Amino acid sequence: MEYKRPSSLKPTPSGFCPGCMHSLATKLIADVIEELGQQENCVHVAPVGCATLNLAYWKGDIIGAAHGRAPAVATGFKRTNPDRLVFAYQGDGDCAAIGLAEIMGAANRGENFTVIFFNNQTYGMTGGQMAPTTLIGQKTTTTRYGRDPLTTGYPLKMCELLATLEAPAFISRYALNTPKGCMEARKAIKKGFTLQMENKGFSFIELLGNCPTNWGLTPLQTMEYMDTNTIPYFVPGVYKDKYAEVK
Ligand SMILES: Cc1ncc(C[n+]2csc(CCOP(=O)(O)OP(=O)(O)O)c2C)c(N)n1
Ligand code: SF4
Ligand SMILES: [Mg+2]
Repeated sequence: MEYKRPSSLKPTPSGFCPGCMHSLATKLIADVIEELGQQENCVHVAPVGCATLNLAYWKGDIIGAAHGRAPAVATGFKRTNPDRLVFAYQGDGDCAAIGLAEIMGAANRGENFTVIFFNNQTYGMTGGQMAPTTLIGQKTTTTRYGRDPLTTGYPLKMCELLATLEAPAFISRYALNTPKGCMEARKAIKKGFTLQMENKGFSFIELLGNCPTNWGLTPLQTMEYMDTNTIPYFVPGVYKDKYAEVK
């Protein structure tokens, strides 16, 4: 298949480190927006973290939110602009640590927007500190000997947590280390956006990704690491789907 740059992305070099799956996730989101013809209508609510490095080449409307507050900003914007397609693209430090209250609140209210959650099990941008999603035993700059649950608790499973709530329409998780995972993620992003355009409520799509720079691995090694370590703990799948008929 011939590679084409989605029309939502400017022909500007990516600022991501080589092999970073943020770049892949951005491409999948932009692809779906193009397929749905939403380039002019979509609004990207940006958090802090490496997720924001895609803003240099994102063409559509963007709103910047303070650390963790993207779901609160998206709530206000979507409620006052119900016809716009609104999504937040958040990292795990952003969404599952400082922004935990905001994501739980928005999901529990069933706000009509989409959160795409990039889980690379670390605070990438700030130098590889422990995130709430860091795996047990994983070495980071703040867990030198590996994460110890006795002092730092257990990795938060966001899909499983959010799936306990009544309101959300669609909650699912995919791993970006295989073409199959990417294609399934793309379908899920399309479904989340379609549900939103049909006023069916809140969707949360988790993308398991990497951080070659802070994991200290080559891009290829990160793909293997994900198979061995990440995927067995953060099991991909659909955790809630009120509208199985919507593809
Ligand atoms: C209020 C506030 N505290 C701390 C920071 C510093 N900060 C910037 S990015 C970041 C963590 C981002 O981690 P994550 O969301 O996992 O994104 P990643 O870079 O891994 O994709 C932090 C703590 C900030 N920008 N604002
Ligand atoms: S620091 Fe990590 S998450 Fe950030 S761009 Fe580099 S590889 Fe990606
Ligand atoms: Mg992260």
